[in-house]
Order: sequence, then C-alpha cells, then structure tokens
Amino acid sequence: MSIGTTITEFIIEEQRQMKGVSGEFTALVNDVVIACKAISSAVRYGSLVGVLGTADTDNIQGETQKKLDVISNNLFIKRNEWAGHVAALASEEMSDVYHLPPQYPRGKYLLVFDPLDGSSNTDVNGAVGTIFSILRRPKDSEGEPTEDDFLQSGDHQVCAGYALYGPSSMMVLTTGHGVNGFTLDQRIGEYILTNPNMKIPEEAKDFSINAAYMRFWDPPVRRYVDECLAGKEGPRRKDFNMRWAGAMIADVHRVLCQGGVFLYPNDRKLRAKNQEGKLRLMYEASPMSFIIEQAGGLASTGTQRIMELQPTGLHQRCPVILGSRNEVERIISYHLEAQ
Ligand code: AHM
Ligand code: MG
Repeated sequence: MSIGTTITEFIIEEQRQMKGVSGEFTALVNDVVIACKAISSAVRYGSLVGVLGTADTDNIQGETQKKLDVISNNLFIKRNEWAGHVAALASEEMSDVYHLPPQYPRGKYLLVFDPLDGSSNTDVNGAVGTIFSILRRPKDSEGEPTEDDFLQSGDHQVCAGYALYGPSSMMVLTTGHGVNGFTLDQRIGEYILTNPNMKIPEEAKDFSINAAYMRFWDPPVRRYVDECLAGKEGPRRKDFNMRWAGAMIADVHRVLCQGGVFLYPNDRKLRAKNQEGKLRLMYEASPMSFIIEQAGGLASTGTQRIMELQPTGLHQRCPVILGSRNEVERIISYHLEAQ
C-alpha cells in the first residue's frame, strides 16, 4: 500500500530545486509540523484530558487565555527552541520576543506564530488552528534578536502556513511557490499531500464577516455586504451565502477551497478604542495573506496591500479583507470611490 507524499518529503523535494540550501529550513518546518501534530492531539482529546476551559491568565491583548492557548504556546516553543534553526520566537500569546534558553544554539530564522487561532471555539468543539510565519533574521542583527528584527513586512516571509484542527487535521503551506495542502493520516501520524497547488476560484458565492458589527462598519464595507444581501434582485444579480466560523483559520480555509471573501474590517467601534482592526498583522494577517496571494487571491486592508504593511510593533493589528481576486478588487474599488 502506498502512503502518498509526506509533508517532509514534499519540503525536501521543493528545497532540492534550490541552489545552496543547507537543510536548516527543512528541519525547521519539520519541527513546526511536529508541534502542530502535538497541538492537534491535545485539541482532539479535549475534555478527556481536562484541557478545555479558561486559564487563570490574560494575554498581551488583555484577552482571557484558554487552557489550550497556554498549552499550545508551550508545545510550539518547546518543539522549536532547541534544534538551532531559529534565533528567537514571537507569539500572539506572549508580550515580548521569546529568547532561547542559553544552552541552545541560535539559527538564522525567526518564527512567528498564533498557537491557537479561534480558541474561543475550543469549548464548543468548533474548528481551531495554528498559524505560523518564518522570517530570516536580518544579516546585521547581532546578539539576541530584538523586536525590531521581527518587524518585517509580509513580503519578507520565507514561509507561511497553518494547521487547521477540524474534522480532519490539515496543514496548508507556502514557501512562495504556490500553496499545498496536507491531511494528517492518524494511522501513521504523518501529514500527506492531498491538495496540491491550491487555487482560489476568482468569483464566489460566500462572504464571511461578523454581521453583529454592521452598525459600526464604514460605508464601502456596508455597500459590499448590502449588495450581497440584495441577491438576485440587487446589482450583483446573484444570491450569496454568509458564513462565520468565529475562527479566521476556518473561514479563510473555506475561502481558499471554495472561493469567496473574508472580512474583518476596521470599524467605528474599533477606532474609538484606537484600534486598527482586530486581527494581528504578524500572527494572522501577513501569513494568511501570503497563502491567499500564492493561491491567486488578493489580501488588502481596503486601501493597502497587507503584504506591504511595515509593522511597527509585534502585536500590531490591521483590517483584513482577503479572498477571491474579483471580490477583493470590488471592495477595494468601493474604498477608492469613497475617498
Ligand atoms: P484569537 O486569535 O484570539 O482566537 O482571535 C482571532 C479570532 C479570529 O480567528 C476570528 O476571525 C475573530 O477572532 C473573531 O472575532 P469576533 O469574535 O469579533 O467575531
Ligand atoms: Mg488568532
């Protein structure tokens, strides 16, 4: 019986096409994959092993952490800190750069991650996942990496990916040469290539936004959603579906597979709190934008390409509008018309 192409085989093959690669990147991705398998297992056992519910701590954003946020963060760090591939890590769940313990060698990569995106879904057995992004440590950076070393625009990413813990566990990955999806074969404990060269349909029938915030939206977003809701009788002359999983990773995965658009825009309520959107640029928006663009889609704040945003802080937020090219272009044009 053939087991198909494992994610490690796939990455090794991809790296072989490039000159002068040392194998360090492949080894790093391998550790990320093992971390995601461990998190997938913790998520899957849920109540049986007492990992559901709230921890006694808040994260840097002032959000109450779930036990699984803390567990996933620790699993991800422990798996990736020892091998000498990374110089430092940064996580949505930690206020500052994570410096490696002194006994471990420092590598040339920086690893940025959201250990458990959509963690409010854990207690209702909804889909959750891990998002990660790999950056190169700047050549002129010396000593322990600083926050500034991490503040690179999305275009500088070497690799971005996510592991979605849904009915099956999937890993979706790009190194800038298209997007590939892998499904965890629980029988052998390996992610196997199941969705090669993923491409987003250019147009779609789904849109994904939390409509509870409708009264706070800016006019261009309101206009787009109103036109979708008007369906066949409206200017779009077709019916749309609305979907909202409460986990960006699940909503973006649907968009990647079936087309459509995912929006977490800026709005009046967020601005009043001095926030630019909700989602974090480095842990969520940039890696997902890299994947979406590599699959032929677009990712924008409404007025700017997300991949070009220069982060000014590790935990910076930004508006996110991403998905099928034609839909995102339409929303951008509504923003331009409103300026
Ligand atoms: P998290 O990283 O703390 O889980 O927060 C991010 C999540 C996204 O996955 C999701 O799209 C969004 O927050 C949902 O926000 P809201 O509850 O405002 O709809
Ligand atoms: Mg998140």
